[in-house]
Amino acid sequence: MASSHRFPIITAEKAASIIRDDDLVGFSGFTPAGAVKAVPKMLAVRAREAHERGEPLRLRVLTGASTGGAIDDALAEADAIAWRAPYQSSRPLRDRINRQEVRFVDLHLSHVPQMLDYGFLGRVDTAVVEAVEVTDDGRVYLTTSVGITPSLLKHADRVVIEVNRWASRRLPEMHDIALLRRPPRRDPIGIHHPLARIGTPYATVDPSKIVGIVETNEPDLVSPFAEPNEVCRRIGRHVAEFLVRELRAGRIPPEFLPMQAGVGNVANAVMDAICEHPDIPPFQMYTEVFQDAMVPLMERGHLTGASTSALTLSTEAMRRVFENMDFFAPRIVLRPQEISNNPEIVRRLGIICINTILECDIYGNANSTHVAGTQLMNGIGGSGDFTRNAYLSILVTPSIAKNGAISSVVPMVTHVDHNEHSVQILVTEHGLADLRGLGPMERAKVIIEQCAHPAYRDYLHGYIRDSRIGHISHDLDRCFELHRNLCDQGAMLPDLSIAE
Ligand code: 0RQ
Repeated sequence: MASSHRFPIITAEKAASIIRDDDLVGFSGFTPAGAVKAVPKMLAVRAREAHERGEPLRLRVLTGASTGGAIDDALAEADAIAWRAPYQSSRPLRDRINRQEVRFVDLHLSHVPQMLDYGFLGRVDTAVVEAVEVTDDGRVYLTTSVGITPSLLKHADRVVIEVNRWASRRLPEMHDIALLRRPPRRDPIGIHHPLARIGTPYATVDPSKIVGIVETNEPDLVSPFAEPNEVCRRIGRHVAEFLVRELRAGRIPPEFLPMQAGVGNVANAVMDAICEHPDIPPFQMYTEVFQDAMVPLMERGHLTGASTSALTLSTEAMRRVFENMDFFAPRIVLRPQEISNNPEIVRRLGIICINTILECDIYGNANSTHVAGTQLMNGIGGSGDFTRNAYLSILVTPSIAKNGAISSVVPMVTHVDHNEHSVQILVTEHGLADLRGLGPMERAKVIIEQCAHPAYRDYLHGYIRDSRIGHISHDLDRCFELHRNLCDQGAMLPDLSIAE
């Protein structure tokens, strides 16, 4: 890597000063991994000062997925975000979205680069991206994520690069960056194996667009995951035992299939349980987020390789990877989200996909995003890219939330992210519902008996009994009764008490 001598080193203040009210600003970052750290914090300061003077400064903010606190938390708290896409997981931002102070566009992550390419989201005024190095001829070597950064570099009018000295200079060994051609002249994506490479270790930018380089020296602030609780462990065991049955029945080949797992504590526990099962052979992942649990699994040889768009690792786990790059670099490929989440590849490789939801209904429709149909949690993220196209689509959730005031199995979901046509397997700590080949009323029976918390089963059976019969039985007066109770009385069945 030949470093750059041609671009001016500028302060975060100077970089922030080129951004104007209502600009569309693209930041690098897919989760806190590879998210820029200095410029957005200065933008938040500038926004506060502007607002005190009575001047507007609110931005349209685009990233790969969620971000670190320096972007979404800081900018939301300064009321500096007017519009946001495609995903978030920030409490202050979520509050403002739910108060309708910020317009949020919840997108499938694989779609975003093509939307940028065709201008569906407007022109990108400024991109601020994190790199380990940039060369005079415009090769940009990225850090711990790829996300939409190559597309931002291509389409933005102006570019600021945060060069982060904390990140390992060897990270580009993991990068495989390729932009797809426009339809109808798009070639098949030549990935026939999770670790296949089709691109370059760097993204490119027209050097004349680079305004300057801001120097940083900070880790990604990823919070470490909690040790899995018993509920998560039981969900994990149900998934592992199911996969072993599929393997024995010959519905999964002996060499296994690549896996994808969503983020969070439940997904981490499921990965642990799968790897601990003695009858599951070592396997590879084709996923979007590489999390803490996967580091020891790779070290122990359960996980022999992973394709991802981000290394979403706590500082401690990241250090472990940086200190042993000879081991990790050949086993991990970091890709743009258009490729890590691409339906063509998900289908071709036959990926087993495991994602977490908020609630499902008795017919198999699932809600990952909106509590009681109105309150956004995070967004659909990549879960739809994978669930819709998976070889086996598995959705997991604890059977109850908020100490039993909420049942995760309901008569009708209040928002649909994954519909019954895409969902094959539902899992809670009580059991697993295999919906393949079942008609709606058979689905309802197995979902209630296997997945619902026992305290909610009578209600759900009673709902079906009293419903209007059709291909699918429903009572349109009562289908949201549980949610109405929750909103009005704070619990879905206010008289129910569930012992811990
Ligand atoms: O609330 O935070 O107040 O404690 O939801 O729930 O059980 O801790 O699970 O952290 O895995 O999050 C679906 C939100 C689950 C997440 C969701 C409450 C519960 C708790 C969190 P507290 P848990 P998780 C890859 C794929 C969509 C995007 C996706 C998600 C909080 O997994 O955003 O899959 N998925 N991306 O108490 C009301 C219910 C509830 C409920 C749980 N039915 N009603 N509240 N909670 N069920 C990632 C990317 O795309 C980058």
